Amino acid sequence: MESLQEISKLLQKGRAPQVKELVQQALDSGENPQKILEEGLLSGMSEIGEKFKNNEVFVPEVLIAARAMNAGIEVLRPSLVAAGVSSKGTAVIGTVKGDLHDIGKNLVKMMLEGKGISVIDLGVNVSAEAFVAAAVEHHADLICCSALLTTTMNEMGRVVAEAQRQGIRDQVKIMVGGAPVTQAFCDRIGADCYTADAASAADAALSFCVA
Ligand code: B1M
Repeated sequence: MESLQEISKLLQKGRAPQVKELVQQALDSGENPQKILEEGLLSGMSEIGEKFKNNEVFVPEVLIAARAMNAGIEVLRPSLVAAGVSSKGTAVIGTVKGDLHDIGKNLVKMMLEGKGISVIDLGVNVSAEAFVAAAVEHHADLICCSALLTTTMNEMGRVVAEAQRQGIRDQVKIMVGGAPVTQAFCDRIGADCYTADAASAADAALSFCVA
């Protein structure tokens, strides 16, 4: 659809106000929110990612595109999150220490909320100790860690070790994800679950909460 391509283009130019406006218009015209997310916002982010990789754009451009993406996501949030669902469990979520990427983490958060799971968002650059302390404080069922850098993904292993050290490893499921993370990595560090995308993360999270 033309307006979704327009959202993608404006996102790449970092035009947050116009992205918000077009996302709202697409919603008002009855467009499916998931389609707006995938074919408008995520497709724009994926193109900017390719350009970043090829040195066609640099960190400032990516950053303003990311801001536009988050602005669009905020408009979509109420449509993606089911209203008034009672809490089915509690998850603590964050991007691991040393890592400032939060778009994927925010998507996972939104999808978990959409399943009726209460989410404590610790933000970015979260240490293993902070993940575990929050899980203890909020009696969380899940710790959800996101990492986008090969240099930071090992922090997830520290989260598993810290949960063990604090004696809560058998009370909490540890979920991991992010572009460089794989099932093999998840198995190696002894986490409970890896999923490749936010929607599958939410399905897995719900299955852990109702189990
Ligand atoms: Co950065 N960056 N970045 N960046 N950045 C990547 C990740 C990179 C692949 C780009 C590249 O070189 N091609 C590369 C990493 C290379 C590597 O480690 N192998 C990279 C680099 C190198 C860097 C810097 C080091 C650059 C520099 O400064 N020289 C720097 C690091 C800063 C830091 O974190 N300490 C940096 C900075 C930035 C910005 C700040 C400019 C910006 C982030 C802004 C923000 O997040 N607010 C940025 C961005 C936007 C990207 C790219 C372009 C896009 C990432 C993104 O948001 N994707 C990225 C290239 C790319 O991916 N094409 C890149 C969209 C998002 C929806 O996907 O987060 O993968 P993602 O989430 C997915 C799944 O992975 C999954 O669900 C989502 C989809 O449904 N998922 C989970 C995520 N978390 C999950 C958790 C789960 C389950 C699933 O369970 C708990």
